[in-house]
Amino acid sequence: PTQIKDYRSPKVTVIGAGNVGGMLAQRIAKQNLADVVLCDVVQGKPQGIALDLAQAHTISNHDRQIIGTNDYNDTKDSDVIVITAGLPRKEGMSRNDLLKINASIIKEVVQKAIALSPNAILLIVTNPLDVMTYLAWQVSGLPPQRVIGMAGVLDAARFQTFIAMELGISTADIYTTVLGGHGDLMLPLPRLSTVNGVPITELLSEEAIARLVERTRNGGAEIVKLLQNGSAYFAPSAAAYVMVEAIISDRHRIYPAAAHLTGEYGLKDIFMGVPVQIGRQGVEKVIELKLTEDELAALHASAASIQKSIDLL
Ligand code: TXD
Repeated sequence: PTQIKDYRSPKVTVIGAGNVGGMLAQRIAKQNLADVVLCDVVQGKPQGIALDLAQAHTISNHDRQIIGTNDYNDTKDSDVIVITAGLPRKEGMSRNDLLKINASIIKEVVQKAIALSPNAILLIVTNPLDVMTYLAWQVSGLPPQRVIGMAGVLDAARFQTFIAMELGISTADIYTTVLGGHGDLMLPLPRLSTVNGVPITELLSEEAIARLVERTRNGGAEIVKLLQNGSAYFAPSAAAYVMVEAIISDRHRIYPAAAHLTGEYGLKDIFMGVPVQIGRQGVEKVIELKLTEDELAALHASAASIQKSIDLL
């Protein structure tokens, strides 16, 4: 018999069937990128979401498998494991307020998942992002290139969106660079952010740029405050999706992401947001931009605050 489907579909496990996890599963299946396993500690939740998603995809003609489970055995031999398990912020909380509780969740889920998928690439979404990515790397025992933290794509998109709103133009023509940790000290870089190649420093006043940079830094908190119950998930899941896609489809895309540094930017033994090249093997290259003295000092301040949290753990 001639088989229509005689190959093994790529398999992506999403741990944490919450807002970001559910939305990410939907995007992956809808794009026909991979089969998805949604795994959560709450009985019934991932199963219910998976059934709902499968029925949604029936309506829109997608045929990827979506499984909801509380059993890690179902995650076996995944190509990518995305960790979104953990608590989100409430109003007035900083990402660091989640440190201890999310650290214990990360330890548990990474150990269980990697034991069954030792060849997977690990993509971390849980906050505080840079610290959780470092912890996940340590617990997993994986080579550092196979552990990546998602935040920079989201932060860069926020900056991009605010610039587009200010200039009244399409976001499609805007490219932004955001470095550093996913926290108050993140470093949007106006000098390296452009509209079709023209730096925004030539298009916007200093006052406007400072205002947009500040809004980007507070981009997550602004949404937490508006929602009053939970944090952003449409843009975070969209950002996690493009990273999963870069890995599964081996696209060698360049994205800002939390990656292991071994001397780049004068920093070592830390995971922090920098531009990286991403493909099927994970982080293929860390890109070292030429920074001014002030930019480098700001990046080091961001690294110091991540290091402080790592030391706390
Ligand atoms: O840019 C970024 N990296 C981020 C990070 C952008 C947005 C959200 N960010 C963080 O992702 C957020 O601060 C949280 O730490 C995570 C997940 O956010 P989400 O909004 O999806 O939170 P939910 O809806 O509360 O979902 C979390 C799920 C929920 O279903 C829990 O039951 C589950 O995680 N959970 C667990 N699953 C498995 N195993 C354990 N131990 C566990 N504990 C909780």
